[in-house]
Amino acid sequence: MDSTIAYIGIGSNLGDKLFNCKYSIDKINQLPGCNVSAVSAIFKTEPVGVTGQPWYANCVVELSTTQGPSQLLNGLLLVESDMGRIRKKRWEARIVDLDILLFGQEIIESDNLIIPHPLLHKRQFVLEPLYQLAPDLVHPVLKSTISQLLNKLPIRHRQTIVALKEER
Ligand code: A4P
Ligand code: MG
Repeated sequence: MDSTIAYIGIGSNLGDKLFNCKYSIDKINQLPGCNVSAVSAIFKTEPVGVTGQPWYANCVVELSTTQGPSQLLNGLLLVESDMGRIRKKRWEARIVDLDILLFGQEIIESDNLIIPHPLLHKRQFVLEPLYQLAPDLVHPVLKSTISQLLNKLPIRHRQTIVALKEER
């Protein structure tokens, strides 16, 4: 069966954030037809777009999947709810957030799924870990590589982010 390379952005700012990131990676790897092929460093990042929230742990994983994008989204939503995420309002602090950043070169704009993730190119906490895995990958809409997007990131979108060095 054909497989697609997808990139998932992982974020956590509640509870044991490093554990939550790593645990979610194991769970993603166990989703049907999904195989995690690379994992970025975990970064400690300043919250973006919200004030008064704890810092985040963020990372990105590369996976190869035989599933379609909607099936993959459903799998990720299941991992989030299994890990105890309860949604009340948008952008609230969360145990784990799993976003599909890229799905091959597909461009999708449906009611419940937008790919590439619409904020990918504005977020250092996404671009830095993604750069570790795929610097030369071309954004299918913007037609720039991840390396170019990171270099072009305006000062106003820069934030404090630190790669954590530890055994995983
Ligand atoms: N959805 C649409 N497109 C996608 C996609 N590509 N991947 C829909 C995943 N989901 C997608 O998501 C709501 C719905 O979006 C999903 O049910 C799906 O149908 P959600 O996770 O409940 O909502 P959210 O995460 O609160 O909002 P949103 O817009 O996804 O926010 P983001 O983009 O996740 O941003 N600062 C730092 N430092 N690190 C962070 O990780 N994250 C956010 C939230 C804000 N600030 C941050 C961080
Ligand atoms: Mg989200």
